[in-house]
Amino acid sequence: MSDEVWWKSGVIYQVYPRSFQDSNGDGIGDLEGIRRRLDDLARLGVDALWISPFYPSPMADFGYDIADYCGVDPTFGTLADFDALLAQAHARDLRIIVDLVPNHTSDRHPWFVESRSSRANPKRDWYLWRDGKPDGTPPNNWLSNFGGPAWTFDDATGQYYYHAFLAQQPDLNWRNPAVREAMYDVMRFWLRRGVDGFRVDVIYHLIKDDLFRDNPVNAEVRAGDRSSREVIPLYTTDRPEVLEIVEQMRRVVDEFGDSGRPRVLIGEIYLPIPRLMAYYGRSEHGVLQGAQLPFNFQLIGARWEARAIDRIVRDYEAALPAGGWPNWVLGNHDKPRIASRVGLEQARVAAMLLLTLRGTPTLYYGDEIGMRDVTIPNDEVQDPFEKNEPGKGVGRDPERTPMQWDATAHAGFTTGHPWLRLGEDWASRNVATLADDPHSILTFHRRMLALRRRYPALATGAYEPSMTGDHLFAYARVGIAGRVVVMLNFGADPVDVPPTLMPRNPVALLSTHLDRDGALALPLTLRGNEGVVVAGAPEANTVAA
Ligand code: ISL
Ligand code: CA
Repeated sequence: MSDEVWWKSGVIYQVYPRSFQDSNGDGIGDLEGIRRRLDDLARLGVDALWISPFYPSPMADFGYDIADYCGVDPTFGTLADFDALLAQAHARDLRIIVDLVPNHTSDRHPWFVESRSSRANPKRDWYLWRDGKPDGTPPNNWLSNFGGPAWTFDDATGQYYYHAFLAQQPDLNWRNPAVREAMYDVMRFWLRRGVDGFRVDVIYHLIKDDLFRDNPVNAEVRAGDRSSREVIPLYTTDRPEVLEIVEQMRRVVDEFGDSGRPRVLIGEIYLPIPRLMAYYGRSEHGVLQGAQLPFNFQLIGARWEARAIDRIVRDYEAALPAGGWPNWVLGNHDKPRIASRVGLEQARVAAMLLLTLRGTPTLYYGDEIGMRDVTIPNDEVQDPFEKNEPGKGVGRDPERTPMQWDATAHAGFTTGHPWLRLGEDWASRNVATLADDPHSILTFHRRMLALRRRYPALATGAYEPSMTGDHLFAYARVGIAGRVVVMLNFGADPVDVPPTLMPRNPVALLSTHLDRDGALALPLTLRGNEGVVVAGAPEANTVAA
């Protein structure tokens, strides 16, 4: 294992707690369930878990509407369950990253209950309250990401409040210093408990325009688009003042980082590359002051072609600030699953890409067994986004279905009735069954993750593009201990690898097909949907002293 800090060399695994493992038969995953699966996660070979919200919540947005930042929702367990999970994860060298949702609370949070109670309440200014226009319509044209106006009128005090998401998720006023201090104390609460970092929900949303100017109308909106696309979120996201808050959050994380246990600040940011880079923060004495890992979602929306991917990697690498560490994501609880986007065969190529590019990878639960989006019948839809904007393909239930563990009832996820239906393939596509298959996608993930540990160049080595064809994308990772070449075939037909790409005495370390090991005969032809990791045999690799 490389001796770099864990959040650079390690692999993050995202757990959506509702869907991971139920321990008490209520059909909903919980913290005790995650604890029971720690050995499975250690065996998979990941280094850190990011757990989506488990805090007390009315669940209007399945936990992203928080009513108490310092507790655990009874559905998910207790604080004692969390402490047990954390201690036992740490005992296995697994880090725990928790979700921080500072942009908005639940409308049931005591802060909002107070805030809406009267215009004179001391918490009034903790949220964004505005008068309507003289004709009674909302203060401006800002739209909710989940459909409809972002302003809801509150009869009690005769004003509108702003919510970037559901009306049950009022946005906090981050210009108010008391809000900042309260949220930084929430961070300290979890850091003191021992968490290893935060994934900060929509960090780029925290500050809105102080003049509440109308957002520009989006000329490129198309029929069938989500309704929030009607305007460009110029005045509601990525405001310059937000970067100061990102740095303040980083300083809170750093208050706890010097005890030999560095902590990490990850930002959830959907922005084009140049704007994304700002969230690394300013450089002071050569140290970046912002989020260590502003999530890089470029691969999520990418056209799945060798040249397109190569371009993304080059542009992203070139844009990184000095000292900025890259990261890569293929999917999450908001986006279609990778195996559905590119197919099961390419999903292995995608995983090899994710786990061999330079930068911290985040792996979404279930992707290691090739789970696909599950079609949810209309009368079973849970996601409020889908309910608000039906038929536009925005639903997030399909990628949130229960983890498929074994071939027993409900795939071992629950003994009760699962909150969301399982994928139809669960009886064969599950961890227990695929672990026994030496050629399965799960075995591929385990071997790929093990390879990263054996070859630190794969985790922290330099990135060297080497060639891109119509279907072949090849690059090298170069560390002090050696050089490893990655060749990926993005097409379904065989592709010949130019001999110049090969190290001397090439040895296959891993193929997505799991059937190449040892010395490679030249010339090499990659089969359709095949990726290989190749090194030079040790004697050819020896570096003169
Ligand atoms: O996918 C999106 C952007 O392309 C959005 O719809 C996405 O929901 C948004 O970027 C923010 O996501 C996060 O905040 C939401 C929550 O519903 C999501 O689950 C969360 O990941 C509100 O807290
Ligand atoms: Ca449960």
